Amino acid sequence: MKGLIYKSTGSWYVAKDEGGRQYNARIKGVLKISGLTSTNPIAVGDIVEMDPENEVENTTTITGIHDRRNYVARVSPHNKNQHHIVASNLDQSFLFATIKDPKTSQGFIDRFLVSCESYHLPSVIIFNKADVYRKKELEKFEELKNVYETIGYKVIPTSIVNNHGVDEVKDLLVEKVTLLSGHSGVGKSSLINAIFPELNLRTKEVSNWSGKGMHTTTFAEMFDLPLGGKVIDTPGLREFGLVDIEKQELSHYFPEMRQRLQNCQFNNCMHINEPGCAIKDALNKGEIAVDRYVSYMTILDSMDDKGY
Ligand SMILES: Nc1nc2c(ncn2[C@@H]2O[C@H](COP(=O)(O)OP(=O)(O)OP(=O)(O)O)[C@@H](O)[C@H]2O)c(=O)[nH]1
Ligand SMILES: [Mg+2]
Ligand SMILES: [Zn+2]
Repeated sequence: MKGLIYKSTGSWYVAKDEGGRQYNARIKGVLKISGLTSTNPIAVGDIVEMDPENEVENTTTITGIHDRRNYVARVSPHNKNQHHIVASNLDQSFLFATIKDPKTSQGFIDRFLVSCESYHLPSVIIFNKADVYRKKELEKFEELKNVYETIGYKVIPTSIVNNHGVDEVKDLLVEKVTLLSGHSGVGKSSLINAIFPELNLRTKEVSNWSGKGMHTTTFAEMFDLPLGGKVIDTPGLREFGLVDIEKQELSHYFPEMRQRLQNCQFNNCMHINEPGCAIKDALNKGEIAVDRYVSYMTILDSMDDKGY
């Protein structure tokens, strides 16, 4: 029978069959998966074939995996040379960013967006904790909002404290499979709770947020939404190591570069200091944001030592 993976804790998986019945599933023997060297053979969102093991205890054996429509992978936090599949079969990703408590760097935002672009996954940027932004943070927010909206991303400021932007996020979740990502403590689980209190996700107490410490969400887990659709809550990321991307194609994953590439004089232009470069041209005219170009160069550099 067919199963959908909702959670993975290492050796055991939580899966549901098509009728919504929940099982504890595990892999027995070797599961053949083409192509990928990943630390996790099966990820949240995967569709698997499973055989009942014990009807009473609701255990099953995973015997195969269906082709993934798409997936998001990153460098394994434990082994630089391996991929970790974050989730699969997604419709969109929400990147949670915060300008304060904690601060999300633009480099982190851009790496994540590049990754989603490379998997052709639409992303929305959610700036949470808008209630704590004062003048300085509001200016930064306006600046970032302008940068990312100009290149086509939806940007939503939210706050669970005054319920700001919550309905807008809710509307976007309906009937979609959405991956939530961002640093630990940005409020991923809290915002989902604010929208769907019945899910009751584990979050850090408001008064407990110290800016450091342990992740509150410890495993990626998918939840069925009361209005249809699913969200995948994930543990906070410290960094996002890119995989599957070649230097030559990097600019394709910056939308503002992608639309100008064909105007570069050389079709193998890396947009560093080649003559007739349409990207450098646009940068000099202020049509491409300097910080975005800096992110491009930084990622390009990091690809040299292959630990990207
Ligand atoms: N002021 C303010 N605090 C918020 C807001 N959203 C979340 N928080 C607080 O931020 C802290 C972290 O929230 P979580 O939802 O646990 O964060 P998370 O992103 O799920 O973190 P991990 O599970 O560790 O990845 C909690 O103390 C929340 O109460 C917000 O809009 N405004
Ligand atoms: Mg969480
Ligand atoms: Zn160029």
